[in-house]
Amino acid sequence: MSEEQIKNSRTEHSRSLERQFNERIERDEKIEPKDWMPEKYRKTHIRQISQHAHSEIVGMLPEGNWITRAPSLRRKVALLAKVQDEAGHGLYLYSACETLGISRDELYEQLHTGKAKYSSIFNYPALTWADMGAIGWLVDGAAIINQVPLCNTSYGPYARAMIRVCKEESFHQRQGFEIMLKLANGTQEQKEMAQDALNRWWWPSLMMLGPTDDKSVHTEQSMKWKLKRKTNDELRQQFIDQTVPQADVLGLTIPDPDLKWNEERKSYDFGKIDWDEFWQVVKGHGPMNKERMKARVGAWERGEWVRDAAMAHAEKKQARKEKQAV
Ligand code: BYC
Repeated sequence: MSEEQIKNSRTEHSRSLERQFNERIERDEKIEPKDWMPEKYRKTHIRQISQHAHSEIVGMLPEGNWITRAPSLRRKVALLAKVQDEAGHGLYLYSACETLGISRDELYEQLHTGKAKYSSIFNYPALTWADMGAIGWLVDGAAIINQVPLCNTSYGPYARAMIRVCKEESFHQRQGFEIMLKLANGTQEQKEMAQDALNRWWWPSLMMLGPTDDKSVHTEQSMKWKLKRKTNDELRQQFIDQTVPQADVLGLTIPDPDLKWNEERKSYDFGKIDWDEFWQVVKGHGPMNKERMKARVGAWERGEWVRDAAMAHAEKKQARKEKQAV
């Protein structure tokens, strides 16, 4: 075969693989780690899954900071469990991501050097106990809306991780709502604290669901691959429609004067989102970006001796096993 013929036959082969891959996606079959996949599919998944994992781990920081200041033992136990769940979510997601041929060390390195993003929402400070309520209610509420469709995503390990994550998120959302309910029905000062937390977390929660569809660079391709099952704007609208009646139950006011029920669309119309603020935060200029990164990098550096000790122990164990086998 001539060089030209070899090249043509390779191209035909990869086209056929791609055709079969697209047919599998079309049939809603799960793609598994050892299956053939286009390089772009692999890279896009590494990007989204790792960003998701990093968000879980960085997301532990604003709440972790309140564990010692929880107002009762019951609240402390629930918050502790929630923050531990988030560590678990990060670990399932890092494991799912590793099946795409990238190591945990590389993933951490991308986070620590700012090459990989994490959710904008965690660059805002948690100033009062009511913020624990608002984070659970709004941030986890938005996360559920975003993540339930991901249980049906095309990449098997990601979809399976999301099923468990979603179950736990629903407990997180409820514990947040319950904190808000208690505060909203408490003293005037407590009610004001709850309202203040809602005022600060509302708009960042809407932004968390990503830029508008016309500015979203990845949505179109990710929808074709069934990585994303709903667009950013669809998720945002669903979140608003679900959350407004919950605010009514709490007797709190959503800080949007343009929020209005649209009978024709059977949905809420809402005010303008400050996308400049969103992009500033994404680019590293949010109120807490530097602190969050410092905390993560610091934890990684302080943990070096633990990793070294674990490796030394594993090597010794292996050497002992090999010696016994001889
Ligand atoms: N923050 O084309 P687009 C949690 C970036 S943790 C920062 O729409 P895509 C929790 C985007 O990466 C939940 N960056 O992107 C944990 C892209 O830039 P690159 C976290 C954002 O991927 C602890 C560019 O903007 N959830 O629930 O199609 C405590 C253009 O965007 C953000 C997940 O990660 C953002 N918010 O859609 C409590 C869910 N939004 O990468 C709670 C999985 C966009 O090209 N991820 N960007 O440099 C997703 O569903 C999608 O990745 C997104 C964005 C909807 C977030």
